Amino acid sequence: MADSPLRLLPAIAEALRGGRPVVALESSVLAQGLPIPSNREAARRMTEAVERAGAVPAISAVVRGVPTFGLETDELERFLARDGVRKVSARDLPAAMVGGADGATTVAASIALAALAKIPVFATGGIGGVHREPVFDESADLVELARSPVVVVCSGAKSILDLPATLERLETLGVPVVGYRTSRLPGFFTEDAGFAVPARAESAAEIAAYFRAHRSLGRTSALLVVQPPPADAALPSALVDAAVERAVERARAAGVRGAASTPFLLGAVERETGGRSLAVNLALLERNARLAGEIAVALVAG
Ligand code: PSU
Ligand code: MN
Repeated sequence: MADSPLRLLPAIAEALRGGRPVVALESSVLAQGLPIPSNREAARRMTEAVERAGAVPAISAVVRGVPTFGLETDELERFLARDGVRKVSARDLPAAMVGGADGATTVAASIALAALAKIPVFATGGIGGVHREPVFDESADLVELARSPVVVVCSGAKSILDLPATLERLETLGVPVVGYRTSRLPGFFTEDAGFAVPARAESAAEIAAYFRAHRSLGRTSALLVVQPPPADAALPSALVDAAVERAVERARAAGVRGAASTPFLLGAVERETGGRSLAVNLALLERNARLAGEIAVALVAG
């Protein structure tokens, strides 16, 4: 990739060259989505889960202006300390590059870079989507899902969002949604958000088959895989619904808009649930990373 602006850590570049499984991970969840020190725990649990599945983890970020997969130890420390680390969505990539900034990439920016690096699998907690009234924001994750040929493993869209509107938008954009061992859309913090998903798979191999079929048609969108948070960590819907309603009301009162919406709402829900949402968030990030690793292995096995 002589003319590519991407920097890949040697282990990741080697794995890709050798046709071995690699899983891309985002960094916005570390620098904006989770509080210190839980973000450190999340980074560790996600990367170890990918490794346990037999794949190589590749955290994406813009490091002093350079779009990167795989962070050196001191770089990861800067992102975990979040000093001057900005949130970088797809539209923010060129400004972060030219400005030489440290940028933590959202799902949108991370999958755009993963497609460029030809890393076919990506894991996160929850994707962004259409926000609930009166928060005025719609995540760029949706349009990047429509044009990045990557398997994206998540626990649905974050419960702070308008979930039916988000599912509708995914349908409009032609993004296949597959439930892993479920026929229901998970609610991020909850196991079932109350909506059916259009397809279901029982194994990583089956998901790999879905993705191959999708790609065989020349389709260039993502395949969105949703799996619920672990049952022992998931929160009751009534608790989450009430917490989200209060969080949205706080966002309205504070006049929060745009890119600040998601971090604000996640923080507000954490306070409203007395920190219980944090434990679920960590558990599902690890579980999604593990499944992504298994899918990457299955894709390579062909
Ligand atoms: N999932 C989480 N926590 C997060 C996010 C996702 O569990 O913090 C981040 C992701 O990076 C996602 C972003 O892409 O929030 C969405 O932000 P926005 O709605 O501004 O696009
Ligand atoms: Mn936005």
